[in-house]
Amino acid sequence: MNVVMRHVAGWCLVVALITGAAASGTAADSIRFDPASVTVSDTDTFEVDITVDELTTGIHCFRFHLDFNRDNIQLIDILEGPLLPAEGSTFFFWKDTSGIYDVFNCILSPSDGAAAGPGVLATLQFTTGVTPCSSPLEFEYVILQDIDLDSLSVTALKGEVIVDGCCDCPYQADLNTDDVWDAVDLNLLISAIFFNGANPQDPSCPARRADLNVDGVEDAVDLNLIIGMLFFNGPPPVDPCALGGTTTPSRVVTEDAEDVWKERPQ
Ligand SMILES: [Ca+2]
Ligand SMILES: [Ca+2]
Repeated sequence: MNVVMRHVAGWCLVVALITGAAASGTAADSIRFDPASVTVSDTDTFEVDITVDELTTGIHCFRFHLDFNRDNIQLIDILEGPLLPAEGSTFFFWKDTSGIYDVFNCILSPSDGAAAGPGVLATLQFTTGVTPCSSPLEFEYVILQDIDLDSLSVTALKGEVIVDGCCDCPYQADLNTDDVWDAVDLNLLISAIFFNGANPQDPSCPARRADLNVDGVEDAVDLNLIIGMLFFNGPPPVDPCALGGTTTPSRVVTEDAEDVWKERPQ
């Protein structure tokens, strides 16, 4: 198969994979954001690398889609990393299509080149957004291909950007982060209070998720509050940002208890 046919076949495989299952696997090989967590000020421009660790099988091509909160951080540019160009000439591009950041790179010559890592695939250049605050960095999907254009198993790891001084509590009382307040959250809150269950604190939030009255402890008061909220039209949790930090527009708490019960305000 010549080089052109190889890459035509590669594109066909890429398209097939885009429309099929995600390529993330369970192997130790991973693709990740570096640094995984970056803290910036609300006027900073900053860079985050996309890297791979040492791979079991070298890669000839890669493609991934990015996902992050565009209101909180904005992408300026994506630069090609040195890993694939070290093996030969490459074809690199990225584009923003209908809100999807699509990044592609492939070794063109020599056609049998492959990079085993570790190394940098690409560098993301960001600035803070119109409502600068924390944002996850995630891969919507990832495809790494070996020299035969077979898809490699790879684990895609998440990253995050934290804007210093921002207050954002996206999951207060929503312990399972499904955007709904319901009995699942009640059970998780009971577990957090009485059985040492998980009770995360979101990166830019001054309170843990189960601390509904934001007094710094999780106890029977918080339990009573969530029971009241879920079953007796009680008030929603106290907004930690409204107590001192800057409340982000997306965190306005509705006063309609019926709506609160059905769906957490966005
Ligand atoms: Ca929930
Ligand atoms: Ca409390």
